[in-house]
Amino acid sequence: MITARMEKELNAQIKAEYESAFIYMSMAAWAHKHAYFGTANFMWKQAKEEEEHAMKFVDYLKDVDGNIEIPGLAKPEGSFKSLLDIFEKGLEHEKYITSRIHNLVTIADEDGDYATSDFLQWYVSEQVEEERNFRDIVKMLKMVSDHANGIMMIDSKLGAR
Ligand code: OFO
Repeated sequence: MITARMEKELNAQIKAEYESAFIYMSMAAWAHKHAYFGTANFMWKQAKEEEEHAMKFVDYLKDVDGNIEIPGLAKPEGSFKSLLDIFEKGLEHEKYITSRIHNLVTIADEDGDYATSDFLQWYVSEQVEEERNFRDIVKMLKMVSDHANGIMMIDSKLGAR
């Protein structure tokens, strides 16, 4: 049995995960338009993963007989300066999601909600990986700066995801 505030927060997280998907879809569309096809591939796949993150919360709410609210979503930013801009924004977004997940764990602990706390541990680990992925790409992009060959090499590597 989850508390009312946990139910509300889990629904808010469903929204946050779908917003993540929208943000990465928007980045994918921009990258495709600018012929960064590797990045576009990376971001379409990232968006798909975010939908899966959202659905894990939906399934968990079903398991605990919680109410599920389907959220409305805001239109994401659609214009970016560069690949570095995209991945820096992605990294900042993932840090924001990490802080949200940690807040959920805090609430579960406060509520004595061991089941939700256990469920959330997957997301705690996932966020370490998510931040690492974006941070590594930001580092590589900073290393090559505005050298076209380097940028294209990184973009091509991202196409292999
Ligand atoms: Fe990118 O981890 Fe979910 O939101």
